[in-house]
Amino acid sequence: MTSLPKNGSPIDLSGSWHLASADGEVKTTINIPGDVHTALHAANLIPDPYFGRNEEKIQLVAHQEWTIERSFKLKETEGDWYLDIDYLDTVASVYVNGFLALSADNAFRRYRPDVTSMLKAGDNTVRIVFKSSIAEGADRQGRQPFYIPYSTGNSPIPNGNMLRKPQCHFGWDWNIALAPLGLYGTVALKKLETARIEHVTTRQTHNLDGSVELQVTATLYSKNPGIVPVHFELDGERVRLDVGVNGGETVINQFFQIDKPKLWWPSGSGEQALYTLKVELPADSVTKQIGLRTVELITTPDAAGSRFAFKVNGREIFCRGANWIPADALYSLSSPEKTEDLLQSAKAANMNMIRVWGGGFYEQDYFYDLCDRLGLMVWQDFMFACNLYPSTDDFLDSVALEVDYQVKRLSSHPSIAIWCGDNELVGALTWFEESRKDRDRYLVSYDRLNRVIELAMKKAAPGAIWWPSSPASGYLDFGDAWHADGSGDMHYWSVWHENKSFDNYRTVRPRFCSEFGFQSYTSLPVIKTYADAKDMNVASPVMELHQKNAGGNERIAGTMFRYFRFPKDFPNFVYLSQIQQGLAIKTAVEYWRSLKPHCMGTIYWQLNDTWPVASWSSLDYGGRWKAMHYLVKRFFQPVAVAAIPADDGKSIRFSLVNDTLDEVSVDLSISILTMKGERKHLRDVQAVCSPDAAVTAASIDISDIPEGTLLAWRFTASNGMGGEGHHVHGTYKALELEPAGLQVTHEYVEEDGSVCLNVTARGLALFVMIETDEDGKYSDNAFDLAAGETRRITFTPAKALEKGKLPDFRFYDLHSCQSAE
Ligand code: BMA
Repeated sequence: MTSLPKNGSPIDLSGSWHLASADGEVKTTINIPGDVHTALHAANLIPDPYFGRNEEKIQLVAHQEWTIERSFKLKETEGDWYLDIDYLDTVASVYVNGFLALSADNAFRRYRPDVTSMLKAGDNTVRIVFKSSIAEGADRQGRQPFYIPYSTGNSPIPNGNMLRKPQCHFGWDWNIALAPLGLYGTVALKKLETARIEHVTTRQTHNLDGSVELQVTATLYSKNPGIVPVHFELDGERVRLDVGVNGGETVINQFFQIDKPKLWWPSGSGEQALYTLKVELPADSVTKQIGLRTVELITTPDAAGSRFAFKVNGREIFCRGANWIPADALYSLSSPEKTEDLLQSAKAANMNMIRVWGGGFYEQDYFYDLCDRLGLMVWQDFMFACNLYPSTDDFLDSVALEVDYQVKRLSSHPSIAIWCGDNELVGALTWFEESRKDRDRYLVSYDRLNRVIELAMKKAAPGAIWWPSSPASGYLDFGDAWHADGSGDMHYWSVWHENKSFDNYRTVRPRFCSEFGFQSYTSLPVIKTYADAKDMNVASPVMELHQKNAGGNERIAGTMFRYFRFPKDFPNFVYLSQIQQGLAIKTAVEYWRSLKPHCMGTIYWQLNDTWPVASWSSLDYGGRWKAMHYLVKRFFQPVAVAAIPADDGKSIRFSLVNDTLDEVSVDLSISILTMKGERKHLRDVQAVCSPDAAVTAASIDISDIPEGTLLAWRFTASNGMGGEGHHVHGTYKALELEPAGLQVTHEYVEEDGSVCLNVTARGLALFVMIETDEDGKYSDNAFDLAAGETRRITFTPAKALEKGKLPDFRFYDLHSCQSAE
């Protein structure tokens, strides 16, 4: 967080600007920070990018050059002035009163050009000309010493790998391809009063006696020599240093001793204690939220290969989480509130880690502030994904500056646990004919880039954790981490991308699975935002355009044939796709958690969506919970029980996992559920699990489960956690399900504006899902009921309901989904 100088003359240039196409044909306004597509849509110059097949109609926007311009008044121009700009997307020239102030080509850098000589008293203008990323990408590709391949499946708009901007802007197997452009961060004119603050970084040393020494490093920039008073403030302790500066950068350090530190812990492991750190100059200041904690990555060799475990404050933490992609395909449609809602949903589903995937942004400060507050550890990729990249001097120089800036900006956040070189660049070496034919050349080129990132990162944040790539089996290991499970982090995609069965998740024993996913359709209320009634068919052109993974719809449908009877209509197809998705990921997570401490993390692909689309996300675009997210909350619960079939198929073992610091004892009641919905008690088990461990609580012979019945269980744990579940031996489609006979009563709860629903079943009801077009969250969903059982569910609407008007709720369950009965 950089605030504007108090007694200088900062001019915040955000707000309304003129927007024009370079040919002058289109003229309107744009709100900065913001993107061009959203501005054009707001002015009715293009249709809603996310509706129907509008994506195809608005491709021209990114082929053009665009100009944004505004004026501002200055009373006087005395002194030195600079522009402060970040998140400038991407190849852009900035002019002040017609003078070229900046040529930018990296959306991940901050630029501070000196504009002193360009200003005048009175009216001034600032104009930014954006080149077309498409034209610029092609031009840069043509100038490479050899061709640099990119993944065409993920990047329908070519040559995105030439540009330092979010790679998913060129399309992705879940993203709309628009190559957006704009300015998404700060744009301000500031006066340089003797000195300004370039960076504030921290380094903490935790002593054996529990005290912490905090080294705060401030980098100042000045044009001329002088003396500046610098105040450092930590938690009320304020220190003044009078610093002599020369022209250029001056680095100063201040040490704080914290005798009794309050430590920052990941969610579920302790408090998220935070301290406020301020560095102040008379005309500039930086405030950071910091946390005191140690973090280590344990990679000790063992019989299987080597471990991959995060240790926070000396304690190993099993990481439960999901991958984060940008909050929106178009910056202007994102907001801190929407991001907070998504991250809250991650925490609510018992996550403690988020992986900021390398095809998007280094997120804005508020994202990491939220992660700090919520206790979500961040696995931070550097922004390179699934393509090969240039290794020319100019490209590497730009990357080094980007890494230096981003690492200095972000590394004080206690949430950031690891910095990772890229997403899937090692694997990408095998995806292209050019790099298969000449692996030496492309591997060396890759390593030049990777090495530049590593060195710049280590210089900017000595002591922070570096991991070369995700996935990677180890340092300087360029093997196949998609299938090798002995060491490092793994991306396990065989079930989705290779069409393996769900059981196949149990054939690997990852040390840390940082990607694995299964697609579903986005919920019906969200489909309605982009599809007309006539398009509500999974094979309609609109639905196919809102599915970006080649073969994705076939995979969803094909998998349904494998496990379920075919759904009776479109809404049930959508519903069942979400149940199926949840079951896939549940199969993986439950097994891998049971391998603890061999496996120490499961980060599924993916948490959120950038627009309304069929995808691997567990949250819809807009933040609703898909069926899977309710399952996630259960299978990520710190104390969880799962039924896991043995390899020989003859028994089912009940795994009990405990991610808490305390021993837990669990009362487990195992039963059989008949097709009529009767619960027949089979066995009670008491089991104990020591802190941070996984045990087998019980085992059931398959022969104990009568043909045509389900195995079911309920448990309560001594720490108050509990849960239930069912297991089908075989497939759901083989079950002769009978009508669930759901009966529902609902009432509006005046006090908090929620709706209370009582759902009762007369038969067996599996995966009961409540849905309404009204946006909101349910206290639970996708749950089971046996005959005679009732569940009380609270629906909390996102916006207050119209008085006296109850939403129109729809109910799904597995029987009614598959039968017209
Ligand atoms: C992984 C990710 C993404 C992609 C996802 C689904 O490899 O890194 O590139 O969206 O798979 O295919």
